[in-house]
Amino acid sequence: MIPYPASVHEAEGAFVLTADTQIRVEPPTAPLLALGHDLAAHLRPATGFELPVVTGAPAAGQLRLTTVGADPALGAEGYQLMIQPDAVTLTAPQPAGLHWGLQTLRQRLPAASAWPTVQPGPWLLPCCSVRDLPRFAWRGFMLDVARHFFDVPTIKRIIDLLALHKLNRLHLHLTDDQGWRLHIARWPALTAIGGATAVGGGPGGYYTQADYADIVAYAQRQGIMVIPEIDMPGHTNAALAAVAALNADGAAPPLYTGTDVGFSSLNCDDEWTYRWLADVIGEVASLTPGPYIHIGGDETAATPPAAYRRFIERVQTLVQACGKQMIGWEEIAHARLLPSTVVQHWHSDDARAAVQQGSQVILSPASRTYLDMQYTPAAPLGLHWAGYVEIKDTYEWDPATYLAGVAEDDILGIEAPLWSETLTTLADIEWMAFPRLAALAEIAWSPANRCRWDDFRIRLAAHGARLQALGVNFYRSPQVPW
Ligand code: TNX
Repeated sequence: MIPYPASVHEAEGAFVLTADTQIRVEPPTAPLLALGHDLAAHLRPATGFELPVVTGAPAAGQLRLTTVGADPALGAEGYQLMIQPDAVTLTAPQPAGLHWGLQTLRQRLPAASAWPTVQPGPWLLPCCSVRDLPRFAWRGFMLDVARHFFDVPTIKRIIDLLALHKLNRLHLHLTDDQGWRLHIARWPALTAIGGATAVGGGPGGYYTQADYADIVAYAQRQGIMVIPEIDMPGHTNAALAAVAALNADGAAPPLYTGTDVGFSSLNCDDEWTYRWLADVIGEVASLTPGPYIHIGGDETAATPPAAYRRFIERVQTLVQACGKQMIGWEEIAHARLLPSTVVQHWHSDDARAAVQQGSQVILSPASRTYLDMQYTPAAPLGLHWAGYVEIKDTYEWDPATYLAGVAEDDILGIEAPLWSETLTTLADIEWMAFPRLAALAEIAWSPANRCRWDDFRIRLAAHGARLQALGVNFYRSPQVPW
């Protein structure tokens, strides 16, 4: 099981999934019925069993999902799972907890249960009693869809894999120098022009607002919140190329297909910039049910420092006026922040200044969590400015002691970013994300004292068979006894 639950008591015997097994939900509300049907849909292909979802009186041989009698101390995401020879009972106060418990249940079955075609079985669930809830509220993955664009089916596939690992945040890096990937109705040129290419000069692409809503809803059904990032004031060449009036001299630069950073900037001293931003942030906020808007704020070598600070403070007010909390990369800690603003650490110690201002922090240390770093010098994909990042590097660190002056209570959670300068396909994404994302998921979810590399690498080896069954193109690291 990855991430390993907070508490597991193994017991004798097993529940056997058969052609007669039913899934019973109580009470029969829409979210619980949907979870029951999700479970059946996961298990039907390999078992060949119907696994009907029922709502009547309890009977022997059922998989039961219920919120009745759940311990409220399990919170928004916790659950209890009892596997006994005559029934499996999953209990949680909230549907989200049931959803995470279902992932544990899936992982308790043999890996063969994850294949898309009928397999021989038998389908044993070894008896146990699990009580589980996450260490961190924020367990994230970021995908850069700006350097290269990835379509909606690719994003949905990634969402499915995030859910399996109990990750609950999908941060989409929607804009950068090379592309603007979300349609803005007031400024259609942003995507018509700014979305038309990518790193290396490919055709680019963008999400319509309907596409984005589809992604948000699909993620929400799997307990995952989407966080949109519109990077500013740097990383804005695509916007500057699309909207000439954003440029101080009124002249749009050409589109950019290279990989340099730090050369573009919005004009922070022009009121027109803020009127345009109010339109953009307003539309993104209204499309996004979650409470956060990420405004980037990183690598602004082309923006004078004092102008940068004024800019961040104005944008913070704009985001707040839209009813959202701002998130920014750690450089925003140079400005005056509201306590509700969240700061994302990546490589400096700016996060400490953010904590001193009352902000919470998301930890994404590049040398541990950057999934775009090469595994080894021989790895065909990725960069290495933060070093080579093998699975053990992603696994073996404790967020609570990682940054001086940033304690466990200051940490909202952890997130693994995947920048896409060198990635063009779903297979590339999977190979870079897995299995490092499984390592990150465990340190985000499991209690620190359960996270032991020697134990994890053995469980990861078994998990590899499940990833293979799901068709994931993962890196067979020599650190793991596959
Ligand atoms: C730094 S991390 C960046 C990105 C690059 C990435 C490549 C951060 C906030 N900015 O613009 O894509 O390195 O690893």
